Amino acid sequence: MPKLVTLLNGPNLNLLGQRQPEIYGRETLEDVAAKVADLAEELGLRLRALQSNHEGQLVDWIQEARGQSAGIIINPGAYSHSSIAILDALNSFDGPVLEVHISNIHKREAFRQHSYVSLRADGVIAGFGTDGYTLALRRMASLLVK
Ligand code: CA2
Repeated sequence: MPKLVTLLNGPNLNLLGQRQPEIYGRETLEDVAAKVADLAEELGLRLRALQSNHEGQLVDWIQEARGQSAGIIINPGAYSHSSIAILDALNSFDGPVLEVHISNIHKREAFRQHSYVSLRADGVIAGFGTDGYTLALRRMASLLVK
């Protein structure tokens, strides 16, 4: 049975491709999820892709991933910069956690330059556009075969 990777996207990422293409690109979240799922199959993995605008829902999915999922790729959106609850949930997960930001948060407002999730993440990708998700999956695959 291929190992499961959970891909979580946080608030407002459901709007991907519909607004602010100069920052977030033109692909929709569905396009991205399909691309990552195809790559997962190629790499011998399975993908569960989920998006929520609600912090508690993201916490619930991280808890569900315990015992089900080998790794988590997460773009926590704006919760990156505020959510100790998501950090605590990720700290209870044993496998690799990779954090993705479509934009380069270090080139943006000061409040975006700190991420609570980065305190747990085994790797962080920022500023690679939506390619960051497939890059994160490739890294996840190499972490999971070790
Ligand atoms: O760069 C990223 O991926 C972010 O996690 C995106 C978050 C932002 O709050 C973080 O600081 C950085 C915002 C997601 C908003 O996504 C939209 C996409 C298209 C249109 C409007 C919002």
